[in-house]
Amino acid sequence: MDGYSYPMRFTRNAKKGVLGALFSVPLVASLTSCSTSNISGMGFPKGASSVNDTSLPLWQWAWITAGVVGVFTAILIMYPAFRHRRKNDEFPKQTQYNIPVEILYTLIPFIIVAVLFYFTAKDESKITKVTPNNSATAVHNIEVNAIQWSWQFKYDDIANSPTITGTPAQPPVLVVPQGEAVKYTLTASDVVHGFWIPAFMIQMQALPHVTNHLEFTANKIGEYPGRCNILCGRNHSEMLFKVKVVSPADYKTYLATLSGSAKKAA
Ligand SMILES: [Cu+2]
Repeated sequence: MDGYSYPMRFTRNAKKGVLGALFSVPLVASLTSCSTSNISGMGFPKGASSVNDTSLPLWQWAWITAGVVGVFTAILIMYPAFRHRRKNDEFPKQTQYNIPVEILYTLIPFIIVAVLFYFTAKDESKITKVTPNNSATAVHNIEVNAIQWSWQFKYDDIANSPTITGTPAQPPVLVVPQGEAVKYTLTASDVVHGFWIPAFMIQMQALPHVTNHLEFTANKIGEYPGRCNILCGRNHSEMLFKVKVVSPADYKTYLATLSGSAKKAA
């Protein structure tokens, strides 16, 4: 360590690093102020549900952040690896124990994690917000019960709603109105299951002895696959269901058919 002056030669590169960071921060900040609507959904459809509107930008920005951090880290690794290749047999100058640099590389990841945590927590509380039971805002109510190995749906919009029970051979269909909020009451009869509609970027556990609530609006008419995303037993992979988004008028017709069949059965 003789002849090793502190602060060491690394400061020249550190200066460049700080300059780079100073330039990249406003760049990222200016990017965040622009819309993500032109960016690819990266595997997720845009606007399929009210949840997508919140979680898609979070998903996209998490990837962009990972990209920026990844490229920056790759440069930090590659640059010294190529720039400071072995030139002769002389033992190179050792540059460990640089307190400012150590503080910096502890602080920067902490800031990255804190920023990601802030946006995730903010969006998560928005996504999991449900309309209270006594609220004046009208929402549809559907009860979802998970069983080994299928789903049961009950539409609380109609009195004496029949319980629709699916089987692995006949997956049930969850019919929901387009553009109208639906509040789901999630329960399970036996073990832990997960109510998951991949296209809507939403999932919540269906637990025995616990009632969970979830509320969202499906925006586009169509059919979407539903899954159980918690390994719940032998036939877990067959716990499928289908979400059918229909117009509010068709939803009313569907409910009328259900209450008609319930009356007939009674
Ligand atoms: Cu399951």
